[in-house]
Amino acid sequence: MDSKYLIDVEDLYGAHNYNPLDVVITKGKGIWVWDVEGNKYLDFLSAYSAVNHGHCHPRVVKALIEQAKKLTLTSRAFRNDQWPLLTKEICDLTGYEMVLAMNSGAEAVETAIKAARMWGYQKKGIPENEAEIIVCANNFHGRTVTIIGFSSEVLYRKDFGPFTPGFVEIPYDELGALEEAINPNTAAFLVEPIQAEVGIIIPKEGYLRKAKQLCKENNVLFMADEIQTGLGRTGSLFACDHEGVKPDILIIGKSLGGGCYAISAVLSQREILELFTPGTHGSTFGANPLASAVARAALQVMQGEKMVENSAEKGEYFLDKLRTIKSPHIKSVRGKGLLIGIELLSDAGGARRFCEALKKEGLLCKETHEHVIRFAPPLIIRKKDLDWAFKKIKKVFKEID
Ligand code: IF1
Repeated sequence: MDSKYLIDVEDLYGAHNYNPLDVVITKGKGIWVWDVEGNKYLDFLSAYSAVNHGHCHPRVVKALIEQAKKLTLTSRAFRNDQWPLLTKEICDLTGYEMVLAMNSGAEAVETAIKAARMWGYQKKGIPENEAEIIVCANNFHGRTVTIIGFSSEVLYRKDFGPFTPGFVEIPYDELGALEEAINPNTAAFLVEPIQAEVGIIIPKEGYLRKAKQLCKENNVLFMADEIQTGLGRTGSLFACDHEGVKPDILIIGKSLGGGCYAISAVLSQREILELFTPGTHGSTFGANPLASAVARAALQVMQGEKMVENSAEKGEYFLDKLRTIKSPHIKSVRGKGLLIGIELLSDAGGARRFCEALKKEGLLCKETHEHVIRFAPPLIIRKKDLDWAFKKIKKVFKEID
């Protein structure tokens, strides 16, 4: 079956909630993917950081297959033998005391919101139904109705209201705004350590540290959405680690499933997560044995293959190389670890055409918003593959002059 047929079928029967590049992928191995015509591409997006381990990592796939043959789902009405081991391994790795598993990132953010509100009422003493959560302009935390209710993007919100109240928006990277927004009803501050979706926006040095400090002084929980930035993407285990910040609530997802399975989690200390009692929260698939076994393997591979260190080292190497590209279209090149964005000037004709051109060269990446080309290769990538990618990127910038 050729690409054209599959694209036509998808466009006829599948909802049009995406506008993908027309490459129909049928196989993936490590950093490479192949389309149905047999063309080979370097995956420079990694499913938005969910495929940090590379495609079909043999050890993750082995865990998936072995567990799939043994036990896949019990629901939480019964216990299984994989989830306990994952809870301990996550806590040993991160220093948190408790963990709650869900499936998608958005569900984990919803869970964190529930945890913060519960803590606000039960521990902080906020009057019933008056808890506020401070969020940042241009955030991206997922697609549920509650979450899009505090999005700044019209496209994500329009025609989906009415929305959940209780969220207060402030500008990102402005401590004064945070200080002003905090009041006795504030339960939590929810923030992405780097705003990826809006164009790899890296806050000023010290922002996260001082924001955490402000939260602490005012008895407000600091909640970090590390669904995309966590587990090595930015060159440290968590992006908050760059500033020595330990969030009160940490949200992870994507790469926790090793690119093979959907699993997300909320990490915190006992005094917060223990507020969930039987019946207050849950999910049919949450903490299932298949997800747990895959996540255990994913975390082992991440550590065994030094993916975090590789991200730091290769990220710095690649960022330096990208900065040598001379092009009248480039406004700035920025990144941390292997989360990198090239922002184009507004008259460059948009990032999409650069992504289309890179695709023709065998490099798959995705624009974010209109003017930023995002690069996020798997964290296992080697120097020689980055050199290959760099040549292609340089060529494209030369040709689109
Ligand atoms: C889409 C973006 C990336 C996330 C952060 C929560 C979630 C995400 C920081 C929700 C998800 C994805 C979802 C995907 C596109 C993508 C994305 F461009 F939209 F912003 F990665 F950069 N917090 N991000 O990045 O996690 O429920 O999807 O598992 O919605 O099209 P999810």
